[in-house]
Amino acid sequence: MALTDKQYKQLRDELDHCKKPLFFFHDDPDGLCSFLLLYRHIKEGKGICIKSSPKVDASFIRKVEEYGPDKIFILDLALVNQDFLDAMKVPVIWIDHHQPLERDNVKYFNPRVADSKDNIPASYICYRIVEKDLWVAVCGIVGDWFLPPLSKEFSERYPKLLPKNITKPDKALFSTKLGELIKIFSFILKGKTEDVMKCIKVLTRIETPYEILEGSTPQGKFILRRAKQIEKDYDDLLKEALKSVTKDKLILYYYKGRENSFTKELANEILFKYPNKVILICREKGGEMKCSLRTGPDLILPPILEKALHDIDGYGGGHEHACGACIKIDDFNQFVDNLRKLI
Ligand SMILES: [Mn+2]
Repeated sequence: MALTDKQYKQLRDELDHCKKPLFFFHDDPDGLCSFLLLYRHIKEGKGICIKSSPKVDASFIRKVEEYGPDKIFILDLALVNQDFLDAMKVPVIWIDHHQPLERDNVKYFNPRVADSKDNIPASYICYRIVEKDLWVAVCGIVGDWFLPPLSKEFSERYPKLLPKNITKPDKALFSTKLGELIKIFSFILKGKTEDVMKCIKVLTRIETPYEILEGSTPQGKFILRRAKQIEKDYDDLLKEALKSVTKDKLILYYYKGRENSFTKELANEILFKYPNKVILICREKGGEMKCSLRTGPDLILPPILEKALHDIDGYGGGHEHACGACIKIDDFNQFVDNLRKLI
């Protein structure tokens, strides 16, 4: 599934034939696990987690020159600029599952090129390349809200982490040990780049999920301790956000002055608790409200968001039930009024 056998073989060859690869990856569990799968196979190279917007542009040329790789892998990143690719003197392999783009000077692997609806996570593709570290792969895949494939095999091997009767990704995420592990993967990506990179380095050496969940090795303990620090912040915000739930269809919560953005994670977890509401979670930063919007199956978001943004200084977009938006602070109340009328 996803790519052809020939494509997987081609990717495996590319990975097996490099000595100093540089990996760029998205800062979410899917991107992180994609990197871990490839790195743990070849045990060479360096990873760079792209933290601001999911885009590789000319500003990363310097990072490539500093490291001097013999091959570049770009994982789970929706956008790569042509000027970056044109400056590369070594092969670039790009594995992604977002909206396909036309680019030159890159070997591009995206299941959506053959089938526009096949947006199977990048960590699934990376698993099929290396065929090992199933638990890492499943953290990435379920972290991107996919349950099958591989979940059956995973449940058989780790029944305590994912009971067999779980068939929905949100249930897997918010009511199982596997979900706890995925939360840990997403929390360790928060904070300063230096701390993030330390955790990722440790993760490349962990053998089993229990080391992390039970803190049974020094490495596992290290990851767990870091995740717990971040979780404290998250839990405070979640508690506050849940206080703003009323009879209203819209659950609106915003915060400011924190080091990390948790709007995505909060919106997802609150939607799981209130599947029939519309969730709007925002973080105020630099005069703007950065928002995550979620709905249950009864409302399709993008057309609603487009209308709500009509007379507003801001932009946004995304998937049917999950969108992001960025609104100038002076227009925020108007935006919320618009949204209320539309839902
Ligand atoms: Mn992804």
